[in-house]
Amino acid sequence: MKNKFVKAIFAIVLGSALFTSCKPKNSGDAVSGDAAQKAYVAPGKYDEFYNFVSGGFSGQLSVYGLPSGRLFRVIPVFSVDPEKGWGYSEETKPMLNTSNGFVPWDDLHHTEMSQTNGEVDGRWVFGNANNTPRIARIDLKTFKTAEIIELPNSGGNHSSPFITENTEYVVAGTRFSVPADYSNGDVPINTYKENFKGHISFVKVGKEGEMDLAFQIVTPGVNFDLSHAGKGKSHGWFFFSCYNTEQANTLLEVNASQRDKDFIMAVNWKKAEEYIKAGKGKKQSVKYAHNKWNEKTHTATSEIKTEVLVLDSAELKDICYMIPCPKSPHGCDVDPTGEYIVGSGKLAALIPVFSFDKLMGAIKNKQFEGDYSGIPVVKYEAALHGEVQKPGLGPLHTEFDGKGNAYTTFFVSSEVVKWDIKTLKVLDRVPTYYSVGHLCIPGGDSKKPFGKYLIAYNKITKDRYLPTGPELAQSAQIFDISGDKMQLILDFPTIGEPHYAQAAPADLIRNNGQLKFYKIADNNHPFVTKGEKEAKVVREGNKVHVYMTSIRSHFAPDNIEGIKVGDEVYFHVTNLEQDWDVPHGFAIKGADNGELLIMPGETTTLKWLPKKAGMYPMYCTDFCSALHQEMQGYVRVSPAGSSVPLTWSVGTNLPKATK
Ligand code: RUQ
Ligand code: CUA
Repeated sequence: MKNKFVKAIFAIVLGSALFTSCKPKNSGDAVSGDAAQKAYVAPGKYDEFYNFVSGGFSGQLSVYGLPSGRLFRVIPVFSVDPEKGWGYSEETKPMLNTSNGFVPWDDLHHTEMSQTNGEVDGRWVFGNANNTPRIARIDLKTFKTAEIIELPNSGGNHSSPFITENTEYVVAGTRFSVPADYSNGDVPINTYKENFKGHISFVKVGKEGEMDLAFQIVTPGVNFDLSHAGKGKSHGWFFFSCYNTEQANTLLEVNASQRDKDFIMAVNWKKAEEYIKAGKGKKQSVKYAHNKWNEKTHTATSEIKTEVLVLDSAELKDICYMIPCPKSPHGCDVDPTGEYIVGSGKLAALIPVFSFDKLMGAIKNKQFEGDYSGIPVVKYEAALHGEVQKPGLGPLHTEFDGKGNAYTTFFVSSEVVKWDIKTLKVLDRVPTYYSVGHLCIPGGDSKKPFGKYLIAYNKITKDRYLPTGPELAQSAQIFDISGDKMQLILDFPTIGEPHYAQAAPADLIRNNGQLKFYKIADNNHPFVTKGEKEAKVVREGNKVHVYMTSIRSHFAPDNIEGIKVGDEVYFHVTNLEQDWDVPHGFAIKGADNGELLIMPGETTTLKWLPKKAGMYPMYCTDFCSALHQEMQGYVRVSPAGSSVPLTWSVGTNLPKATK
């Protein structure tokens, strides 16, 4: 009977070319009377929570208010953003450097906030790059990406950037196992089983947030999908879901769906730390970029590092254990007490809930059913707390409300299901529109959830909004979960494809000492111009440095002559304003570049290669005052070899040049 059910789900999943879902009935009247009031935040009033939502294939992170769903900001992280000059200005280009050179795009799936004692603390939010494996740290004082570290030996950094309860580590597991960077990767693909390896990375986070790749653990070649840290009693452990334990290298939709159970890999990272201290890590030579933003110079630097310490999970028998988990698990979530570990098997007809205490007992008493490439496999029943029966189809992710309830999303049956963690009884279910992936409860993966709202992030919206051509929006839906029954109160479209999200009480972020402007006195940018009198233009061969200032409502200088075709011109624009929210922009005609958006007190550089002689207007792009439209100037470009002298001015006319 059970087997039939599994087969039926399997058929549904495989039968559709994509995971597509059926449309729930009555989608139109799903919102009841008082919903509007619950989501309404009056104009001028603040939201209760900040919501940090992954932008998926947009590579960015967006910031919304809850419960209003108002979009406050899109923070550029892994993708260039010409609107903010991210990846276009000379200062930000190093942030997108990797061992493959400059990479202008990535795929950000998960956001995770820093924690202290297992509670969100409002300092940083981390994001993962799924394509060219990296982790980014966004500083919530500036809402700016402050650091990006690349992960060697990885392909598809998906089970990341999950965090330990005091932000000791941000962790990453490779989605694609690949031959290690320190081995020969030029091997036949069908030697997967011998040559492909998994690596999970432990990135240490310092007091100021600075990241450092502390060590990696090499594992058999499987796909690591998601992970979460233990907390409370299970602090010191990390749990990773793995699929493709079949180790297939082609047509994974069939070939990686063979086994009834894959694994959740439990990692004793405190033990791994001991082994590192005891010198058991092997130094391997690799190449990865570590990029840091400097708040004093307003400039990023990129350093290529060449070494990593690797522990071998097959050699050191007591750091990794496999827990069988039905079937192709995706989400791997740990409840607020740290006792229960929920594995969401995409192709499973039930949800297994594992007990940390039982797992520890099983390991102690060696209740193993064998090993998987040298890693002990714990007996399923020995680690199992119990199973949620017939919860829905295609479980993906689970969050918690801190009141003993778990909420799991179901992609195929397109619903959120609430269940009791201890009794495993299903308590409530609501449809989502449609095909929900991740979900978020503020603090919902920490020790202290704020169980008032639940946001479902939907992959498909079909008929929910006005149509927009071949591509339709993804969306978020907010449910009030303060009562026994979940109540839909709002839905709104999102930027990119939302995957995971985090949310925190607004005051925690608002009162974290947010920066309002950069002090001009502290500006240590090598090309800063601290006052209009210092504005100048300096030629060094064919390089021309323009030391420019901006203040309401003019640039200095705003007339420049003597630039020649073949020059490399650098506009180093310092915004002299010392007030909150007075950025100036800078753009020049024909620049194959983005704009600059310069915060008060900041210096930012646009590189410009003029290609034709002529007159080039430049102007401020951000409406900064009543005379913003007057904030403009001209650059005269002469042919290569011209003898027009280099001159600049503001407020006076330049002496007439002879030619
Ligand atoms: S994923 S929809 Cu990339 Cu986190 Cu589950
Ligand atoms: Cu400065 Cu508009």
